[in-house]
Amino acid sequence: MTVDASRGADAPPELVQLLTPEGERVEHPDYDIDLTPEEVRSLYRDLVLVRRVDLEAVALQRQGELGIWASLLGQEAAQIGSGRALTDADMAFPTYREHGVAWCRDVDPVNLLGLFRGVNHGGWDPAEHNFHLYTIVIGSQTLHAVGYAMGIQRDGANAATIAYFGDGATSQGDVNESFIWASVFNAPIVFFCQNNQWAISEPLEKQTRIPLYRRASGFGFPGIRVDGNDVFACLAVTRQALRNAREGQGPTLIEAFTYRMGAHTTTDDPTRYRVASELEAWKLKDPIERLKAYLFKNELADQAFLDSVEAEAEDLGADLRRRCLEMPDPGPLDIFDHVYTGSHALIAEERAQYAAYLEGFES
Ligand SMILES: Cc1ncc(C[n+]2csc(CCOP(=O)(O)OP(=O)(O)O)c2C)c(N)n1
Ligand SMILES: [Mg+2]
Repeated sequence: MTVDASRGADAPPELVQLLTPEGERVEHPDYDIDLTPEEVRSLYRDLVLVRRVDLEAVALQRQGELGIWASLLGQEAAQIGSGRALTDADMAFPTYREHGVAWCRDVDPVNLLGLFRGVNHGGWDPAEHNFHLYTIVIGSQTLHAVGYAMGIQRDGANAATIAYFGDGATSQGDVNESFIWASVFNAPIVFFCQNNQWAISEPLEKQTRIPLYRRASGFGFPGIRVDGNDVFACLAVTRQALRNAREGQGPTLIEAFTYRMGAHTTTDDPTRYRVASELEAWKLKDPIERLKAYLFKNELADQAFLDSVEAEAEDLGADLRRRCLEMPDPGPLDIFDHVYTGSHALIAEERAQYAAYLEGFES
């Protein structure tokens, strides 16, 4: 069992891994996964396609077509593994980087681009996809997620909630408060922390003196660290934690140990605060390369399959670019229509003021 609250603070952290960086399948006493060759190929396809979505988005931002983009590069396995563990009835609360989870929830990636292009305020219906809108205010979504989890608990639903957040977010009051609420109300929630080692330019050492997953024991629920670049382990561990939540066993903290291979966002230059050798070391743990190696070694895929996924990724990228550029610019007054569901006197006043201001340019 990897979760062990009795372990001393100085004991080395354990990590659930089912697939090594070299693509070797390894056993774990508590976690196993039994996937058909088709399912493994499907996971590979997911990983490659979301990386392609991300690459296209970064390029679009560089060309001035998006205001900003937060890349998921390196975190594909954490997101696809956990995202594919969800059932349709489960509800996910993302930060701003969960493009892989959005993919698993069938959110059209062009809607993600719309948000960062300033064309929409989210662009998808959270209820339709059971995927909440992106949240920029660090950690706040964990409170929303616990509230939601307590709601479905009272409804008696056969569902769980998952809240995504980063290593830096664990220092926020909101996250710690959400842990307490989830714990004492035994809420059906999985806290999925992608520890990508950095919170913009702040390294992990500035957030914690112990491995993050061990914090859970202080709140009274299990914590577990998983290899966040291993899609099998992320799937197995998240599946189990969601099952426990649905069965009334309360929350789990999963720390997916991974690495942000790109910049924090396109406004950031990581070469100013981290050394190149760190990135080089993590490149050897790439989530896609290890699954590709596994597929090859076990003769689950041939070159034709890899080529077909690559071709699909190219088509997806081109299609995404075309549809992004085709998105109509919103009218300048539209922003006022999306503040409240109904009319509001203050918003109406502000709208009228802004309309008068715009009219000043028309003569
Ligand atoms: C409440 C709040 N404080 C500060 C910020 C500015 N900010 C944006 S991202 C970020 C770092 C978040 O790091 P982490 O939680 O590790 O997530 P990551 O971006 O690495 O995925 C900060 C401080 C914010 N958006 N919200
Ligand atoms: Mg981080």
